[in-house]
Amino acid sequence: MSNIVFKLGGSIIAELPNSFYDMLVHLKRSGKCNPIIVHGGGPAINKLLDHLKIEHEFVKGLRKTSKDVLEIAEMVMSGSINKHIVTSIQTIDGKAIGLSGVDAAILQAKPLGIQEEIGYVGEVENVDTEWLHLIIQHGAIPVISPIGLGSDGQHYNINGDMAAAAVAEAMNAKLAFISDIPGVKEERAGRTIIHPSLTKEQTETMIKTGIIHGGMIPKVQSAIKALSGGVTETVILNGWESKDIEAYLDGKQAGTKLII
Ligand code: X2W
Repeated sequence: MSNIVFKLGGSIIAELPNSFYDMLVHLKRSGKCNPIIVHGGGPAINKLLDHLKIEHEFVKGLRKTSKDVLEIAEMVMSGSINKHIVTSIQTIDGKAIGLSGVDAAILQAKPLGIQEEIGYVGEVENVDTEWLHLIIQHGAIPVISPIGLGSDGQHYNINGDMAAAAVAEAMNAKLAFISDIPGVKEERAGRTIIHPSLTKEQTETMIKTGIIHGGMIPKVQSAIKALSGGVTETVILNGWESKDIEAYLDGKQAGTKLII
């Protein structure tokens, strides 16, 4: 049975309808494919840092992660967000096991940049898939928070999209970025069209001309990056439209596929 990694960004998690979780549980039960969730949590981390008056900033799209910021990022993502997703799956009679990359050293990480510049931000060096396979075989959906473990025991804050791409690659999975829009949109002659597929070059042009803008930029870039990293297929799908996700899994057109 094929694996599919669903990346849930922090901005959609709180809004995802129950139909999304219903669809996940149905996918698993029907034997159509094995869902694996990798989530982020950026907005919730920002909120708690602000509340605690801890200064924070992003350097080239990555959160500068001091010891204090790491503690909060881990608390929020491996704690409340991870358990919110696990609970949402279990309240509709699915089985989910929440883990962070630290558990069973699933996400083995190393520092991504220079400590003084970016702090404890990591990149995935290796994904230990053994426990993910066991969880899947036992009928549960793994829900992974993107905190990684260094060989020296240090924890690292990993960008959620990067963690999802690493897990998808290691699990030979498709990768779907779950968003709150139906795909990459463009206005043409007063009509809104959704691009069924886009190449790397097309997305680069569309970013330059402003057709792809705002939060869609990092999403598209992560999808393309995942392809360069060896993931065979990435797609941007709407979490509000379970039928789109099911259509995609049936090989029909839905969302925007990114191809290299
Ligand atoms: C991210 C991890 C969360 C994340 C952060 O601290 O915000 C780094 O930037 P979204 O909601 O998917 O953006 N880590 C290193 O990626 O959340």
